[in-house]
Amino acid sequence: MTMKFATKAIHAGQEPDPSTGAIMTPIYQTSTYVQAAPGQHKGYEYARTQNPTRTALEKNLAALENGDFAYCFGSGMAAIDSIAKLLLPGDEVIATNDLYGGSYRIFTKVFARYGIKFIFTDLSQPENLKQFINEKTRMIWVETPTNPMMSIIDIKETKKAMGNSKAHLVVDNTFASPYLQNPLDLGADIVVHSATKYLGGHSDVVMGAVICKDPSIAEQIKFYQNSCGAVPGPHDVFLVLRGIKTLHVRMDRHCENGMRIATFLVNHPRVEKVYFPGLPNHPGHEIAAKQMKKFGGMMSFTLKGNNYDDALKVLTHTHLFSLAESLGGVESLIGHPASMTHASIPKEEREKTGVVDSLIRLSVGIEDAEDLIQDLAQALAQ
Ligand code: P1T
Repeated sequence: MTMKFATKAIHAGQEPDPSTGAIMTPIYQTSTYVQAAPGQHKGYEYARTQNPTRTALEKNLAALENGDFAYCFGSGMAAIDSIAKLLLPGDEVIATNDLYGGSYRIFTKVFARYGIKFIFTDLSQPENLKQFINEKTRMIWVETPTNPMMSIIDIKETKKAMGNSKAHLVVDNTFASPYLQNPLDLGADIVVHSATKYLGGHSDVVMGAVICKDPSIAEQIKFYQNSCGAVPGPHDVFLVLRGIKTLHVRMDRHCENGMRIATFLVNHPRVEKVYFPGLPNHPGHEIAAKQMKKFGGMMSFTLKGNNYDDALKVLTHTHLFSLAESLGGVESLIGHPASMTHASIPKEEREKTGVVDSLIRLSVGIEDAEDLIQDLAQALAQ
């Protein structure tokens, strides 16, 4: 049976528990499974390799992203690590130049040491690929919307610009979530998520996932999941499965609140610039309107004068927006990318993409929008 998104979110990969009929997938808190004779088992041998709670989530995520295979990891970074392990010394990766600081860090500080070359360029212009792509290019790595500048990368056009290159197009879909965007449908080969964010949705779990269609990529990712062992525990998996059941409902409200807050900020006299793809003058607005269902709940903005002390006043005077790293939970968060999530990127590099000292990032939650606007208004009046 083909199911639409909301039905998949609640049902895909999940059957009533065969032994009791429990409607919720049980938390299989076990490290191993008893065998009748060596090799005689029910498909489960050891919990690093397989766990039924994890299997349910992996099937669910594959369905949500219209993929065939999904693998869960102990964090978004562990998921990214498993994809980067597909690379060999001498390989080259072209990555968009605006991306989560931790992704930049694992590329430049971990995998570059193994002789893999990372080139960072602005892939909101897919033609920028052409000057770097060559026979050594094995991966094109993008986020869309990007963290934290909210640039939009046209997934279909990026795949087109790759021509007949055998490189894999990897899309970090964390900011959009599978409800707003399905990169595999647009030509991506691999999708990665920090499930810590919208998928979990309640700021109570750290997890990552990789989703793909190609069986040979899937086999390698599964091999690294088991061999390297960065697997999530069953309780965390249960929390994400439970979170996903309301993903579509939560995302609709994140998007609605996001649009209202972006509109408030655009009209505020102290605000210099608002980076939100839902605004008609955002350079990626038309592409976002095509490749995303709605525009999400993430945005960044700068203050007039670009002064860190002014930004600090706003960051420390909100009451509903909590000053914290992370995003995608039901509660609103405010952050300072330059000193928090993107501190691992050198100042000259981050300023090239717009991560200046007065840049403030918001993860708009699903509280009442009027209350959120009032909170920002009073913080901006300090
Ligand atoms: O935190 P973790 O679950 O390991 O996920 C890493 C990650 C990967 N990709 C993107 C786009 C991300 O934003 C993140 C994590 N980001 C934050 C913690 C943040 O506040 O931006």
